[in-house]
Amino acid sequence: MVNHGFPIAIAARRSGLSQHVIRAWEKRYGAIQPGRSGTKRRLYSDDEIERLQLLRRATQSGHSIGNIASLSTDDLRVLAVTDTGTRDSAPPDTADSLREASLEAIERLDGAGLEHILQTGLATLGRGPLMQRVIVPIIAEVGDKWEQGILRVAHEHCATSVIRTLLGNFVHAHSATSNAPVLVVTTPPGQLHELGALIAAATATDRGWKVLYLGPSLPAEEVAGAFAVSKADALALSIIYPADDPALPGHLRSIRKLLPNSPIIAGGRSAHAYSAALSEIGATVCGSIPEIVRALDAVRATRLQ
Ligand code: B12
Repeated sequence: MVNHGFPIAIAARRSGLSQHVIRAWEKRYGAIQPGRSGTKRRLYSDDEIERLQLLRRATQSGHSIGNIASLSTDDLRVLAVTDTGTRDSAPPDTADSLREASLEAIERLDGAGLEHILQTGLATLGRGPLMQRVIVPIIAEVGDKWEQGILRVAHEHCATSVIRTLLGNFVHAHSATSNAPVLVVTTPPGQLHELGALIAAATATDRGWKVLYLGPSLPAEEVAGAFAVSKADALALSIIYPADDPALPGHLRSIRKLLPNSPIIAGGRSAHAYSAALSEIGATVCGSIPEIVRALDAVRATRLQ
């Protein structure tokens, strides 16, 4: 008998994703197209389950689902190999156990415990891998579990406050060299989530940039003013929520008008929703920490020319 596919419960068990996430990735991002049974239930082939496994692996490595959902399965396989090749030399299970321990601490609302685990991770893995392999995946998982009703808003606030302080310290405790390139980091008006901006800021300090972190929701005139005072080389904008603000393209155009020639890099889970406006203003969009590094290095290279 021909097997037309497996039900979602099996796809979830084999891919390590929750049924809710599998449905959300299909509906919101078109990441997979399962078949349907005669009674309209979703059916997943072995190939689709492999695709789900690859998507899970890529998101755990720090890629945002919005950025990778449309990649072919072959491209996702390449991404998995590239990510493995660029990882740090720490034992493969270190980041996994740090993630698990962090999530357990969050479930217990144990902010001090979470901080201790992340500090241990910092010493073992270093900043970049800690952000990419522990912090970004746990933020995504807390968000998913919150959406599913498994974790409460209090859990999310507990996690955010510890992570926000840790990332903020990465940025502020850093002293760049006097000729370091300068990056202004903020979010456009109405974008109140700031962890993505802090991740971009911390990544930039790690690459030797001097960072002026201005917190979330800054009007275009203020961005331009800060840019001029700090003699900045580039602007970084994080776009996370909402994904459907009709005023946001206008804010982006205003920023470009005031900064006609400056490089702008953007990212965040909802950046793809504003891709037309971002491409109109010539912004480079990044979906993962390695992409942020590449974009910053590219700006730095043109500055040196
Ligand atoms: C923390 C958090 C909050 C905190 C924010 C605190 C703070 N100071 O930032 C609080 C509690 C305030 C909050 C509030 C809300 N939130 Co909230 N929140 C989150 C959570 C858990 C993390 C968000 C985050 O910062 N992610 C940032 C990074 C880590 O992820 P990323 O976007 O994939 O970014 C990657 C790349 O894109 C890149 N990148 C990111 N930014 C940038 C910038 C640059 C320049 C570059 C180069 C790269 C780059 O770096 C990352 C590395 O891989 C998410 C869950 C999630 N999965 O994101 C929900 C989430 C974003 N929130 C959500 C919602 C619904 C809300 C509320 C509406 C809830 C409510 N009912 O009140 C409010 C809205 C508040 C508002 N008015 O905007 C939803 C949005 C759903 C949607 N439709 O888009 C999410 C997805 C949760 C969920 N799964 O449902 N939230």
